[in-house]
Amino acid sequence: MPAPFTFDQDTTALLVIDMQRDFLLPGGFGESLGNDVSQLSRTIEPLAALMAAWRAEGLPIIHTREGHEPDLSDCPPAKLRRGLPSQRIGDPGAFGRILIRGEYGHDIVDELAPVDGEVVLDKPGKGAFYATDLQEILDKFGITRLIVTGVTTEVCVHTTVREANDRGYECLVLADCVGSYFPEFQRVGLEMIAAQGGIFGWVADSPTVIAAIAASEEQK
Ligand code: TIU
Repeated sequence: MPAPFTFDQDTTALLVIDMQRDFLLPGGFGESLGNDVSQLSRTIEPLAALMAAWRAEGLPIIHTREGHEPDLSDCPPAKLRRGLPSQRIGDPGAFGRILIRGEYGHDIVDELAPVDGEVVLDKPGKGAFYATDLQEILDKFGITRLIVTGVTTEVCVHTTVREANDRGYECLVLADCVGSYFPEFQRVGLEMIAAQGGIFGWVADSPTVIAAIAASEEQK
């Protein structure tokens, strides 16, 4: 058995990955690709409850958004070429240009909107460390542990957790607060993290974390 993930308020941040309208909302980019967005939107309610408990303690929340500059100068040609014609990055979508900063679809769903003082990190890649200041931000706050939530489990959550693990962070992924369009990827994605004694992280659920917050409050 691996050592348990330690919940320490002084060194833990909540990372909320890419809870953007274009991935989550009916009518958005994700659904236009034929995906079942309910597999993602089921995460909104538990994540909102966790964020409320987290904010009540004044603990740090870092939100990320995947997207690119309007001139696409930060989008590698290989990423641009991928995808169906007319549904590529920068093309017009129902909620504005697809994955372009400043567009309605690029922003975070209303239920999980960041509040003043929370970091909102724009990232051009799937991982949250690539071409961002995330490492510097975490170092500044003395963060060594991440509670990881968001979408999608097997893409941006996995890439970020794998990178974070290599950089020495301890990552706890919350099964009810991460989502994949594909139920089998969700199941296997979570199994991969916790396999082999926690090869690159831990998996739990949000009620467990909310209970840990309450327990640490009682000890004060
Ligand atoms: N945020 C994130 O995971 N971006 C993706 O591109 N996900 C897909 O599942 N395609």
